[in-house]
Amino acid sequence: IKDGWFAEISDTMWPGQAMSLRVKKILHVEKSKYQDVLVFESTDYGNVLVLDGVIQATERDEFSYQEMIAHLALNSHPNPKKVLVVGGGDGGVLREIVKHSCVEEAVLCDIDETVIKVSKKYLPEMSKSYEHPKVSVHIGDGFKFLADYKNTFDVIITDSSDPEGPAESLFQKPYFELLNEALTEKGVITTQAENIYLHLQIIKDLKKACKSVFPVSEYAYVTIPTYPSGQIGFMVCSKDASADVSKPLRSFSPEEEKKLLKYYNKDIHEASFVLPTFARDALN
Ligand code: AAT
Repeated sequence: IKDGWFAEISDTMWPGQAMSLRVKKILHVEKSKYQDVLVFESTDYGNVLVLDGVIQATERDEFSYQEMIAHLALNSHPNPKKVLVVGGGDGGVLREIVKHSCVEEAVLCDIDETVIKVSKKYLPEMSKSYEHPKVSVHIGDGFKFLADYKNTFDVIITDSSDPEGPAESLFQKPYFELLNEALTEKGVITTQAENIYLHLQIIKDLKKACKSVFPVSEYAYVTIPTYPSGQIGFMVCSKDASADVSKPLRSFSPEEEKKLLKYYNKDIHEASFVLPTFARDALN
């Protein structure tokens, strides 16, 4: 933070550019066991959660990412009952999961209890579902957690930070093998899969790792102003070889879409898999 502005600088992940937000007030600074945790109030984007200098969520635009990473997976499954979130300590993905009445159990496994603690305090709209009766929380490494579960979850959503730091293992093939085994027969996953302008090589490698494990693996994306270059994507994978994840199996009614959602709808589910030429060519 310099002259009242926070700048998101990473010489390796997005060299030569930085998203900046004007700071109104610093709310929390802490070095947790795993990462530097910062929460500040911005002048125009609400409260902002930052881990190791990287923006994780702002109150103004988090809905776009959280809705898409959750509903792309949940609506690609015929009847999700048991759902796991790996990462996602701010709670926003949990909030989206419990919008599906068919879901009976939502489990969250984040490595860092500090993130959950500060989110409950400073990000109330994101963290409100921690109190929901269907929700339970496990603190630990997602990779290690998954190894104990076979044939258990219908949907697993990996809402992880970038591959530098504690989330590194969540971007590699052994992780997708664990996901595959932890899923039930027609299980579906989504996982945070970075930006097409900055990280095509990472996405290519991710897609290759996913394809070697899941019969269906596609990249979909969302626009979001406060993630690097204004866009972030997901790998959406299914164990069902006949699945077309770009065509939702279930959808919200128009009334539900209006009441419950700000970004996700059936049309954007389908459209989010349509890529610009340079990205489509690189990934196919
Ligand atoms: N909801 C959008 C915010 C995130 S949160 C990423 C979460 O992943 C953090 O809470 C972090 O503590 C957790 N995490 C990191 N590594 C692990 C791990 N190995 N196991 C479990 N949880 C982990 C995503 C932001 C995307 C940023 C894009 N630039």
